[in-house]
Amino acid sequence: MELLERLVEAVEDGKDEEAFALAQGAMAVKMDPLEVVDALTKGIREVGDRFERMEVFLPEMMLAARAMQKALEPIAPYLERQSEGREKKGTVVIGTVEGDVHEIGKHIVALLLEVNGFSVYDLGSDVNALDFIKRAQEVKADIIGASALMTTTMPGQQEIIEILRDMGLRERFHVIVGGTPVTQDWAEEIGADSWAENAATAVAILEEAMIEGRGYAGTTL
Ligand code: B12
Repeated sequence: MELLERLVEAVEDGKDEEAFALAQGAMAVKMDPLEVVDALTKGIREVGDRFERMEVFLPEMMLAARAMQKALEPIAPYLERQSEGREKKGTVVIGTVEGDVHEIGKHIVALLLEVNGFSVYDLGSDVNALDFIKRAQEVKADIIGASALMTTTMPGQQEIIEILRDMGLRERFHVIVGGTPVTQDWAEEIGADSWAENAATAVAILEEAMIEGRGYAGTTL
């Protein structure tokens, strides 16, 4: 079996030490870190599908998540190394919305934004809507990124936008939303500025947004 297949299988089976070692091996043979992350993402989503079909249960999903996080450890420095000497493109405050503990995808988005020259403040998971805004004001962020992995927590993204409107701050920040159940339609419905399906697309969209000047630096508010 190929190295990448073995790595994905180790993550799906929740074997964290094996996943770590295989990910190290993948970096040692100079596999593209983004391709590896992509394959791991498909693998862990497969575990989610099995969970939904009740073929596996919460403990298995937890082990797979731990193995995925372990596998990302040796990969992250290879992503990070590309960022040296890059000029800062903008400041992003990112987190997973209140009531939602899923943070692997948000972590990858944060990592990739950093690699590509953004300053990133990662607030973690289960973040209250107002806390996103307070932090964004404190660090003079250009962008607020909100992740939601469950249909039940998606309204947390809407809440951030509503509070920004109520505070008269809506124009000050570019709000980008993401997470598996989140779609372009949802982003439009709640009045977000953008939606991205994955981390690489998020980088491209936000680079474009910064060029267009939407964000803290581009506003007189
Ligand atoms: C791993 C996992 C967990 C782990 C999370 C560990 C952690 N620290 O993050 C654990 C085991 C803790 C967990 C718990 C639960 N989970 Co869970 N979990 C998953 C699983 C299998 C994978 C999620 C993941 O990490 N994907 C890998 C990453 C790389 O992908 P991603 O998150 O989608 O991120 C990418 C994009 O979406 C995007 N993106 C993500 N965030 C953002 C943000 C921005 C700003 C942008 C632009 C883009 C972006 O870019 C990322 C990189 O490409 C999913 C299945 C799935 N299909 O998503 C279920 C899933 C999300 N979980 C689910 C459920 C039900 C639960 C629990 C309620 C289970 C329970 N009975 O307790 C709890 C929830 C607890 C809570 N209150 O949050 C359901 C949700 C169903 C729903 N209601 O919508 C899913 C879909 C599984 C299923 N099919 O039933 N879970």
